[in-house]
Amino acid sequence: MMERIFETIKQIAVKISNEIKFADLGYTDHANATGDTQLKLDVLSDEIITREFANLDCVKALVSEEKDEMLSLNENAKFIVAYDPLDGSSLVDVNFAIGSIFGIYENELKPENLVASAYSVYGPRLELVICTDKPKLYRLNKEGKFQFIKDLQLKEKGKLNATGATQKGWSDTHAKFIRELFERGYRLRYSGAMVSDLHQILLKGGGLFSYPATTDAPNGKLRVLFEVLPFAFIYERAGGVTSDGYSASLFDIKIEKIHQTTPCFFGSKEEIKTLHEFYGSKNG
Ligand code: AHM
Ligand code: MG
Repeated sequence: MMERIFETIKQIAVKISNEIKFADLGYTDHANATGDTQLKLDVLSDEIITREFANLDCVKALVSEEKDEMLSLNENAKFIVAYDPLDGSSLVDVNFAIGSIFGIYENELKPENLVASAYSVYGPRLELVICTDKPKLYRLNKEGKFQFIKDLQLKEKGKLNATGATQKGWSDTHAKFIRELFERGYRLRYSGAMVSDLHQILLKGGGLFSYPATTDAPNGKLRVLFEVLPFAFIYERAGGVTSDGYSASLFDIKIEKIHQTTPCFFGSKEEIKTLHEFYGSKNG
């Protein structure tokens, strides 16, 4: 059953990738649940995904960054697919790599029920990472098929540091922590599309991606169900560690609503160990 979901994700990736090449880059006059103005491409990608999953009888419901509510499909089916149809879409106009993110939950939208995740990267090449047990990298070949490239594994420590949000809204703790990583020789890499930034760190073997709490967004920006947990699943299965700054894992979070956000940190072991030295425990 899961294989059918993965096959559908492959078809979706090819379709969205083709649309991105030639579609209208304009905005719609709608905002999504998190208040971002939707691009026509966000809506188109959401429609492609909805249409493809509507054919699958093993999918119970869909949860999308671009839909206010959960969309029910087959009441007695087992899987709920939560997705960000086009992450980083505001970077299409500058021709940067962007992607789609998918989390597959069994029966209920709870962190421990996430059973698989996947993301596609629309860059110079079309790549797909699919993870149940270990993350696997695939790349579209000349024949239009996704070819398995390799298993992905993080090293104990990396060299890259990607951190988001407006720096004037960072806490002193976050600013000191990030400065320390640069003091230790880390290089800055941040494009503004989490898919590409997390993909780069994963493929280069390690480092840190963070989107912290800020004064104007105390719960961060990135969405738990369809951005944060799918990547946390992949990073932890690649031998990395995740946290909200204080927790031992992003999987410790309680879900209260579908568009909930959280501060988030994804890294190899060493960087997250340093994170805990700086952040300490929430209550001092
Ligand atoms: P989107 O899903 O609307 O594209 O927004 C999510 C993106 C992430 O890909 C990225 O990490 C973050 O927003 C960038 O935000 P900022 O510019 O505040 O660092
Ligand atoms: Mg996104």
